[in-house]
Amino acid sequence: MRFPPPTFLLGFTKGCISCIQRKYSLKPEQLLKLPKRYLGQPSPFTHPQCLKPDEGVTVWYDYSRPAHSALHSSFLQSLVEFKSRGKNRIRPMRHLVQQLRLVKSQAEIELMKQAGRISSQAFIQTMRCGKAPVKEAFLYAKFDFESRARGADILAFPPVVAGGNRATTLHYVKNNQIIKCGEMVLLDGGCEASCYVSDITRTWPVNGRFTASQEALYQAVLDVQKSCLSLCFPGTSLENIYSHMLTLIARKLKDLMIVPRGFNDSQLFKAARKYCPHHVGHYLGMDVHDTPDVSRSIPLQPGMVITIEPGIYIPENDTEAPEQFRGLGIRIEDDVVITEQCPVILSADCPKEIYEIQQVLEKRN
Ligand SMILES: [Mn+2]
Repeated sequence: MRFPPPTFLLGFTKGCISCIQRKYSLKPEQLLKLPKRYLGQPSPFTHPQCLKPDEGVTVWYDYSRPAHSALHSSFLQSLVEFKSRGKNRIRPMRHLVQQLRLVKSQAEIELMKQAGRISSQAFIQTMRCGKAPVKEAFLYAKFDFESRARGADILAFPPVVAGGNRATTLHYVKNNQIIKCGEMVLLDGGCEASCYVSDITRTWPVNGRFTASQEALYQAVLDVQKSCLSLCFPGTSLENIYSHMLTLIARKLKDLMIVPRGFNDSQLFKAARKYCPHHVGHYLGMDVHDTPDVSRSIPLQPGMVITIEPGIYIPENDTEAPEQFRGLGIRIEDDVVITEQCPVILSADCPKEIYEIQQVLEKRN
C-alpha cells in the first residue's frame, strides 16, 4: 500500500507524528499540535492553524475510531468536519502507522531480541522452580518475577498458566488451580521491554518426565511447529503457513490414531480444525497482536516479526478421541524475524526439545 505524502497532520500521539514527520521530511509548520488548553474550549477555531483556508490537504485522523473521546467531541470532531468541507481528504492514520510498524528496523529487531531473551530465561527459571503438585498462581508469579527481574517493564498480556485439562481451554487465564503430579502445564506468556514484546508458549510435565502419550503428542506438535518454522521466508504468508499447519496436524492425528484410519481428506481437515481451533500465528511488535488491520494473506517481507504457534488440544470429555490422549493440551510458540536468509528465532533460548526440557527439569533445586 502506498500513501500520498501528507501535507497536514492531526494527532496527539507524539511518537507517531514525529515518525511520520521524519519519513516525509515534513516541516514543523505542517504539523498541527494540539495544546492541552484547547480541551473543552467552546470554539475549536481559536487555534491559528484552523483559520487558514487550506485546500487539497490530507488530514490524518481516525474519525470513526477516535483515540480520545473527550478531545474528539470537544474539539476534533468539529475541526475535522470543518476541514472536510474544503477539498481536503480525511484519512485514518491507523493504516499508515500500522504499515510503518509492520516492517521492523534493525534497531527495533535488537529490542525484540532482548524481549525474547528475557522471556526465554524467565521460562527456564519457571520450569525449574516447581515440584508437583504446584499451584498455577505460583508459576504465574514466578514468571512475572523472573521477567521483571531481568529488565522487563511489565508482562505483555495476562499469561495462560494451565495445568492438565485446563490447557484445552484456549484463553484460560484464571490461573488459580493446582497442577497435579503427572500432569503437564501450558504457559503462554511474554514480556514488554523498551516498548517491544515477546509471546512464547511452552508445555512441560510438572514432575519432569513425559508419559508415553504426552511424549507422543508433544513430539507431534513439535514436528508440526518446526516444519512451519522452515516455511518462514519472504514471499509466503501467514495464511499459507496456516494451511500447511492444518495439513500436518491432520497427518499427525491419523498417525497417532486420534482419528479413525478411514477418514477422508475433508474429515481429516475438519478434525484438524477441531483439535487446533486457532491460527498458526500473528504479527508481533509493540503489541502482542500487532498491526491487527494488516491481512494475514500478504507476502512476508524481511523485517516482519511473526509468531508460529501450532497446538493440539483434546478435552477430557471428548469421547471420540482415544482415552490416553484425553485431557492433554499442547502448544509450542516461537517468535520469528523474517530475513532473506534463515529466519531468526527470538525465543531460541527457550527449550522445546523433549531432552532439553527434561534436562532443565532435572536441575531443579
Ligand atoms: Mn501468540
